[in-house]
Amino acid sequence: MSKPDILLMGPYPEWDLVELDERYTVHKLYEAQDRDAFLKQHAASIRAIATRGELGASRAVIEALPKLEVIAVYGVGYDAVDLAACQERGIRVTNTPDVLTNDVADLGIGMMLCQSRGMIGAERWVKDGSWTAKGLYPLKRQVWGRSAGVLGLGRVGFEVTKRLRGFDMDVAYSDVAEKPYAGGMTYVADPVKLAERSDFLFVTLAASAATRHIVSKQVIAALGPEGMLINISRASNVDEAALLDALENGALGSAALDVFDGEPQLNPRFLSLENVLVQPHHASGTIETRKAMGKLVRDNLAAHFAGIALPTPVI
Ligand code: 8YV
Repeated sequence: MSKPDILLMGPYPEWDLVELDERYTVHKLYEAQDRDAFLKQHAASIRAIATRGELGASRAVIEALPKLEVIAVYGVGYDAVDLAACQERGIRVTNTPDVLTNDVADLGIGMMLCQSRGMIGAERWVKDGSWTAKGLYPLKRQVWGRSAGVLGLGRVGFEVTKRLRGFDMDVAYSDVAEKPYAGGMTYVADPVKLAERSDFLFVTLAASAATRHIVSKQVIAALGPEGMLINISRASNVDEAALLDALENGALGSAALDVFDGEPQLNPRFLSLENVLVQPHHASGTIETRKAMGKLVRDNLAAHFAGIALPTPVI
């Protein structure tokens, strides 16, 4: 039997490519000089897309592929997949929830500690000889015992709150409704009110049209000159222009960001700011988790082509 044809939207690790090549004829869109011509050339055979969270699949790509049956996202976020276009044609969509939750929460906590304690600057202080030449490194801000807000108590948000409680922090959360599994944690419906009571505000929401810029100019102002914003979700959840203004004029103390509008090209204003810690969208970027994500993508594709229930369907 011939192997089904799949379209790969962006690079996967070598260990996944080897496995995919065994079962499928893989067409790498990201290596094509002319994407439109490449899609046209393979349109009659492609039955699946394997993509990544930040790359998704646009309506244009979906419509260019008349034989498309399934889109497997290597990532939990499927906001970049045009779900309406998929629904119109009965195209299935899968993602990789659960397997990456703990790593994403870990990176959020790591960024909070790193930025609050000034660890990047402190390392520079040692390596550039400042420790010898100038003496003690400037004092930074405490983390343990302070207050934290978590915007979005989904899988990642919940794991963040578990870790924050380990630092004896006063933790509250905001979501569209109170969550039964919150275990009595303080619920604050209004994100502005949540920011007002928080020293650290974590953004852990699944992105959608409804959450676009939910971290607004008002939320940022409420977090204030001593506050820190930590985003491990999607850039679209934050009004990035308002964030940059606030970081530049001191209305917001600091930020730790794993995601950016237009990434990997980020607004150059971020690069000259001392009060922002930037990371290259790698919250799920450990070998263990990426292997589990790749396996789940393959398991979903295999289930689809075997005509059995998809392990982790979105639609
Ligand atoms: C990326 C992510 O998919 O899970 C998500 O939604 O954005 C990430 O895990 C990952 O960087 C691979 O591209």
